[in-house]
This record gives sequence, C-alpha cells and structure tokens, in this order.
Amino acid sequence: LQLINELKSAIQHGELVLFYQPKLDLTLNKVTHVEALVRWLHPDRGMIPPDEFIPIAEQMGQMNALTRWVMNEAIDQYLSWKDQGIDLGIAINISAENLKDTNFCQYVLDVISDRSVPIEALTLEITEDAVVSDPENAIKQLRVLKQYGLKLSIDDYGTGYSSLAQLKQLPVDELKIDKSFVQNLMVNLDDQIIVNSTLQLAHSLGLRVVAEGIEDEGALKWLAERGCEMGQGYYLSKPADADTLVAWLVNSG
Ligand code: G
Ligand code: G
Ligand code: NA
Ligand code: MN
Repeated sequence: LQLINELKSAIQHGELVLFYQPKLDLTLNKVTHVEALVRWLHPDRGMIPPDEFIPIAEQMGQMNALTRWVMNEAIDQYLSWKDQGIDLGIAINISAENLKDTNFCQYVLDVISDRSVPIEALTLEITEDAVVSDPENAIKQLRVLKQYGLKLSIDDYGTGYSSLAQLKQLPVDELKIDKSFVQNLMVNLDDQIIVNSTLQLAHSLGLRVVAEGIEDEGALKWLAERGCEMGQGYYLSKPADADTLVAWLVNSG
C-alpha cells in the first residue's frame, strides 16, 4: 500500500533505473540491440522488480508517465553509447495503458524527432494482451508508428489470446517467442514442435523471430540452426546496468 503512494514521486525523483539485456543477432553472432527493463531503486527497500510495481502503475494511471520516463532515459543511453562508438538499437516495453492513450503515437514521434534519434533505432515491444484489450485503436496507432519506420515487436508470443486473424492485421516486424517455450527446449519435445511451427509461421508472414529465455548453449544452437534471427536469455546475459552491459560486450568480443 505504501508503494502506491511512493511510486509517483519515485518517477519524478529519479528512483527508477534502466537495466539492459542483450538481443543477439544469431546470424552475425553479434549483439545488435538491447531491451530496456526498468527497476525501482527504493531508498529503504532496495531494488524492486518491475513485476511488483508495473501492475500498481497501471492501476494508478501512472503508466504513461512511467513509459515516457523509460523512453527518454533509453534515448539518453542510446545517444551516450553512440558518442562512445557503440551502436545498439534499443527495445522498450509498451503496456496496454499506453496504447489506450490516443496521444501515445504522437508522443513517440515527437520525442524521436526532438532528440534526433534515427527512428529505426527504437523497437517497441508490445504484448499480445495489450493489443487485445482495444484492437482497433491499438492497430491504428501501431500502423502510424510503423509507417514512420519504427520497429514493432510482439512480446511473449504464444501466451496471449490474440487470434491469427488479429496477428495478421498487426503491422509488426518481429515476433518474440515467450520464454516458457524456450527455457526447456532441449528436453521438451512439445516445445520444440511449438517453436518450430512458430518459426515457420512467422517467416511465412515475413516476420523476424526473437527467442527469449535461452538458458543453455543447446537451445542457442538449436534455434540458430533453424533460422531464428535473434536470441535473448540468461545464457547470454541477464539484464544488467549500462556499465556492466558494456563491460560484458567488450569482454565477449
Ligand atoms: O526485468 P524483468 O526481467 O524482471 O521484467 C519483468 C517484467 O516486467 C517483464 O514482463 C517486463 O516486460 C516488464 N517490464 C520491465 N520493464 C518494463 C517497462 O519499462 N515497461 C513495461 N511496460 N514493462 C516492463
Ligand atoms: O516480459 P518480457 O519478455 O518483456 O520480460 C523479460 C523478462 O524475462 C525479464 O523479467 C527478464 O529478466 C526475464 N528473462 C530474460 N531472459 C531470461 C531467461 O533466460 N530465463 C528466465 N527465466 N527469464 C529471463
Ligand atoms: Na519485452
Ligand atoms: Mn517477453
């Protein structure tokens, strides 16, 4: 309950921090993107994971403020890396509340143009459920963003309730297979069948596939052999602060 009252000021007073998790291009064997994942560095309680405060932010109508903070912070980081000669595309997570805000898409376009960020440097990750709650408005806004060249990704694919008919209408570039199908890939034949058919479906729709939840070398190889374009998971790197991420990048060549 206390957290509810504190969240709004936490956003305003700089208690949020972004961690970054690499997205590896499996063809190039190179990290080309990172996903920004927010944490709350609470002065008394230490680090609070997003699972504990994002639902609160949604209930409190703070999700637009939070996402705007995340977007600006991620762009700061993008530009700072760029100055250091590090070129990493950045993915940020968008929630249902954001897509319900009819000004969302204009806000994104304004921030990108104000800050001179190449539009293709930004990927928005959207869960299926965020689209399902108000498909017409969501699809309308996503189409505009896509038209301007923003990269769009369907997150946690396979766990939501979107129909193939809706999926077909979504102007996305990327499908992220949910980690629940990937974590046990090497020992679960059902998961192998699901991932295989998802790769085929996505590729025939012209979408690139990201597998999240890669926890071992076997899964990484299995996915690369089957043409999965990108991978993400603890086997490569856990989400880490920006400095740790760059140190890891330099070390892993
Ligand atoms: O970061 P972690 O790996 O613990 O993420 C837990 C959950 O919180 C994931 O579902 C992730 O998508 C979500 N999450 C993390 N950061 C953000 C964010 O900035 N915005 C939104 N909407 N969700 C986020
Ligand atoms: O829901 P979303 O996909 O945006 O959030 C990513 C979440 O998955 C974060 O909580 C992140 O820490 C977690 N994650 C990333 N890679 C792995 C992994 O290999 N295994 C597990 N168990 N979780 C992961
Ligand atoms: Na995500
Ligand atoms: Mn996901």
